[in-house]
Amino acid sequence: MPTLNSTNAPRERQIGASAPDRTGIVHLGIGQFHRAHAAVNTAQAMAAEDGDWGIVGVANRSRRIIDSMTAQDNWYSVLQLSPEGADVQLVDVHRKYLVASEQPGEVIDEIADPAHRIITLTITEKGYNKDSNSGKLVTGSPEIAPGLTGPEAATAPLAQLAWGLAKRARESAAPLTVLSCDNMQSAGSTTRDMTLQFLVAAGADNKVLDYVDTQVSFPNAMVDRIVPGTNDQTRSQVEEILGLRDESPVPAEAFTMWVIEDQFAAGRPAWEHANGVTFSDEVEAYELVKLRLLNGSHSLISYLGGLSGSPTIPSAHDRQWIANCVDAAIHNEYLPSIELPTGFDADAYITQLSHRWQNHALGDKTFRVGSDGSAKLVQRIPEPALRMLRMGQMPHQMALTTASWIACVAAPEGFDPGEIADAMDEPQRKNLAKLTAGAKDIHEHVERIMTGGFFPEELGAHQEFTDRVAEFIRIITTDGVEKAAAEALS
Ligand code: CS2
Repeated sequence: MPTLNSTNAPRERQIGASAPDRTGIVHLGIGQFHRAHAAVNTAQAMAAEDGDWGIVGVANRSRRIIDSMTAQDNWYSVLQLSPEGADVQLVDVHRKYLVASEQPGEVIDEIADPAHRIITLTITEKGYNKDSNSGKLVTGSPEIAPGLTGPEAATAPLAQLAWGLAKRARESAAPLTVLSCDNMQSAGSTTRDMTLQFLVAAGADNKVLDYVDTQVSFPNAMVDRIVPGTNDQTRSQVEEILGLRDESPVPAEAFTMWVIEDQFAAGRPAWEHANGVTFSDEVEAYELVKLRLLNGSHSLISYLGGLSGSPTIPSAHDRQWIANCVDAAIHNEYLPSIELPTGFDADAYITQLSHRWQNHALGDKTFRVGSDGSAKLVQRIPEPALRMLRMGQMPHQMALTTASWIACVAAPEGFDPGEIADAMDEPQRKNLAKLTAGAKDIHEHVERIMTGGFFPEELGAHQEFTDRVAEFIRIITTDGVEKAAAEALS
């Protein structure tokens, strides 16, 4: 089977336009999500309006994706999977690649290059290294600490961003936009805060700090498209439809949404012409809708699913008791905690969410959504939970989410959460095990986690919440997760 490349790529399948050779965007964290989201929207924008918006893709560590894209003359496929069927579309907007862990100096040069006017980021929640209590950058973390000593030791994307801005401030001081595409509350403002804190900790002078303050914009944005990992089945489905081999295709659902604050310091692609993109000054409201209704419930599905042996999100959601918990989480706990954007139809959004979670063709994995829970839950649980606790109400479903996360990645002695939970990638697994070692019972086990810096102190101090989480874990470990769900619903 021939491999996809610029000569054989069927143009009728191409999304939008090919990028010119001149690059205008540097993307930190090239991987699945960016390639099915911002890259697609950029191709569509360039079809509507020309522009020098080729993308420099920076991989974190692994060369796998960028090596195949290089071998394929930058072309790759998006395999759109929905209950109605499968379709392959092709994208050609990347023009150069780097690997952050190996080429820090070159990444910093690309950020400083005045031809580049937008830096986009998908570095995941944990990449921002924000302490959940103080809101401060964790300068002592193994990712951040080395980079504080100088640009050549900066391998973390946030550190490279900061050193790139410092270099740019000294060389051209050209205006720039930094656009976070991660699932975080106030994603733009958080990126700005963490970058400035890094620069201060690294001893940056006023010229650099003033430059970031006055010439660099950090729009907030809400990003949304469910994008699972690629496996052999993805490759063979693409092969069957396309008649060509793609080593790194991206599977994705049809739904796509991007709500962005229109604050671009140095121009932008005509993204308003792209599918699912809206510019709005109510972005933070959209962020909360998505983080809570979609992502918060998604975590609940993944941990309940993981503990009940459901390998995929749709197979978990098919269990009526899990769907009931999600319904209760949305209606009783998450929805009352947010102010909806003007004109937003919450009922339609919720109905659409349940269709998205039932997408068996996409088959998103529970272990994917359950991974990195320590960095994700802190964006999803504490604020809405505290809102209820302060009013004297118990957020049962959020306590259940927390309990099932703990049962999956930091199970009490003697409880085996099963192979799906074991496959969840949890960066804090070792720390959680150390923290809970020797706890005399489940309650102490939970108390140590709730007060161990994973959640804000105020949540850890709510004894009733800890009691409820411990109670759920007790039921999970003795009578099973379905019983715990029944208790949460009663
Ligand atoms: C998921 C998200 O990993 C997760 O926790 O909730 O990746 C989700 O699929 C995306 O945010 C959808 O836009």
